[in-house]
Amino acid sequence: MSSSPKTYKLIYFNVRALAENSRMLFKAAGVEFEDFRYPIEFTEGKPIRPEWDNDKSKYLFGKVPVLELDGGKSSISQSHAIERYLATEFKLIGDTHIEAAQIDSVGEQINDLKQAYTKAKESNDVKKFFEEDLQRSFQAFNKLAETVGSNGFIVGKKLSLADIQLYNFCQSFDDQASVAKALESAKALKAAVDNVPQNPNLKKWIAERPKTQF
Ligand SMILES: N[C@@H](CCC(=O)N[C@@H](CS)C(=O)NCC(=O)O)C(=O)O
Repeated sequence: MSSSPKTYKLIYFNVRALAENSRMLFKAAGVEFEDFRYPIEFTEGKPIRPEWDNDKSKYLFGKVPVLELDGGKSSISQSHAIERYLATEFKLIGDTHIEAAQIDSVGEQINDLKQAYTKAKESNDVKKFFEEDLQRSFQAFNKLAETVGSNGFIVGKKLSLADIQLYNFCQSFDDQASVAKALESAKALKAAVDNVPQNPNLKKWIAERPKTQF
């Protein structure tokens, strides 16, 4: 096993979106990192980001987030690869390989839900998304929490990447009332989601992080 990097630089835009799970993993673990944010503004819904346009070709896939390790000696692209790497490095991915895979399954299901939400918005079917897709998946997450989690954690007995992903996923919707409704009958899931901002390091981060639109 190689030793842990000495420095981390997480590169993204000045929004939460695809970098916030990783930022929260750093914070939960109490590990220092450079939180590099390209400026971004929106004019008539179109992103304006001249610094990014200038630098974009430097990055492997021309996209961020990117995690640079030890001053750029190594770098990792793709938000989920970064999240899994950090969660493994910081031991926030369960205690067994089975728990790690169950945690992974939560992230994959969230991806499916994000795709379903994008489609629902395109076809003006958001109500159906909240009342059917989200309800159904929340019931499944709840069952997972009841069977393999413990009070306040979706998988295992301690905070994991999956808790952080679920928290940020719930937060990502403008329609918080519909999310709250879907959580009402999913008590074990709700306990895990509500527990995330109670973690002292995460509570501090949520209070002090840059206030951004999404
Ligand atoms: N699947 C990639 C998607 C990355 C992605 O689309 N990043 C966007 C920002 S959210 C980006 O870099 N856009 C800049 C561009 O395309 O010029 C991930 O999860 O990291």
